[in-house]
Amino acid sequence: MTQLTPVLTNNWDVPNAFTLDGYGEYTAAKKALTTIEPDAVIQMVKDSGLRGRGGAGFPTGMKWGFIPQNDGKPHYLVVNADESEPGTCKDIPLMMANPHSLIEGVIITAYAIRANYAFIYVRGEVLHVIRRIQAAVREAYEKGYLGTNILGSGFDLELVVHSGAGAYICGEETALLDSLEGYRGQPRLKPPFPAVAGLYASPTVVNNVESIASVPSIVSMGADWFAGMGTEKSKGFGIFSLSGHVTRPGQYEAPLGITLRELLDMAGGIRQGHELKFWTPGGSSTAIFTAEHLDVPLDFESVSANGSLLGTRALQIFDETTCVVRTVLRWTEFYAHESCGKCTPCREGTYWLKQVLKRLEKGQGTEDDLSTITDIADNILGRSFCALGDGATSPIHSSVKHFREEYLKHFEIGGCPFDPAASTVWG
Ligand code: L3W
Ligand code: SF4
Repeated sequence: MTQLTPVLTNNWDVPNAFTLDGYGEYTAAKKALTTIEPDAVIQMVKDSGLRGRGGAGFPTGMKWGFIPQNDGKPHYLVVNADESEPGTCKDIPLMMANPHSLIEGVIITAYAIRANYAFIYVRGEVLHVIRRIQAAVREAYEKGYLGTNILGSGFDLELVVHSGAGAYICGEETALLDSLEGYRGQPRLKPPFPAVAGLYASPTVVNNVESIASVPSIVSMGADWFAGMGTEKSKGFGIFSLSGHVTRPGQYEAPLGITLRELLDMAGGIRQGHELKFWTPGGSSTAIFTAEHLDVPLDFESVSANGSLLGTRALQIFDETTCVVRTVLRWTEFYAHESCGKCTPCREGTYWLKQVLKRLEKGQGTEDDLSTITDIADNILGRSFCALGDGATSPIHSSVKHFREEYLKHFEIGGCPFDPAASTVWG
């Protein structure tokens, strides 16, 4: 029988679920390590249809399958826990509430790709999460789930929790690897992909927290169970983070393909007396949607077909009190601040976008400024070294497309038509 979600969030309300006592035995890891060959675990994850939950949706089992075998090199598993995309708030609560699902997933994944060393790279600002995950790792070592000869299987695994230092760009997988190696985190040229030459130039799998935490349930319940949820090409379930002007913001686990309308029903709707104005399907790097997109299935294909990206399923919801120009300015300030400076289109482009947007938001711009921001964004998109640059253009292009009149209104009246005090976002 198909078990419906929640799976990843099922014990979030259970006191002490973050301890081994609360979580229970690592039955999936035991099953994998003692009864399934590594290649069969990879096949199982391929068959499940699991796709990366960090934003890009790359097939997880296929990525594992790229790791060369019998190459004589060490293999590494790196968990990307550098969650920083504006609006994204799923990996941090998952690690706080259910860290053992991640550690169990790490053990199974490392076994499958024949890695004896694994790292969890956690965003540096979240000290409480680092402590929580370190405590869980200690428990797992004490119980014999980590270390040598795990569960009598002959498999050895050392797991290190590493703290980042507060740079958004270190969520880009190759910048993360540089940072882990002790260098300044900046994206590397790809190819070679990490699967070929990653950490210390060895084959490395980099996966998002949620992807890895989904693996134990696939091993326990089977690939068909997982593939039985979601849509044809976007299988399984995921955590949808709703923030902003909703009655009950938070994390909602659901099969891929659910719509915002359905999620809003679960979250109590838009805050009372207000209506939806615009929203992001997958964080600020994904083109904004409006009320006309309420029924778009939130799967990789449908969101792309409607001109945006599913990204990290970070649904930031804004009602009619929010100024779209100010919102885009805030996001752009973030990108300009976090641009690593390696390539000119992003380094210079995000700076100039910020400058022109500031003028527009104050009502001191002209219609030419609208063309200027579109032009700058056109020159960043597709010309930047990594996805940060492209992501910075999404709010610009989509807001001008959907809310051109609102931009024009700013310089018509010589100021912002919204009273900032009326918006809880800008308080
Ligand atoms: C081996 C090949 N491996 C691709 C691997 C690659 C990576 C994965 C996806 O960006 C997106 C970005 C953000 N041989 C391979 C191969 N791979 N071809 O597959 O690669 P890619 O380049 O498609 O994406 P990416 O660079 O990982 C991620 C978007 O997600 N995003 C999310 C941001 C999320 C956070 C966060 O806080 N969690 O920052 C939101 O939209 O913009 O487009 O592993 O190596 N031939
Ligand atoms: Fe750095 Fe931006 Fe270029 Fe990425 S796009 S390498 S963040 S400057």
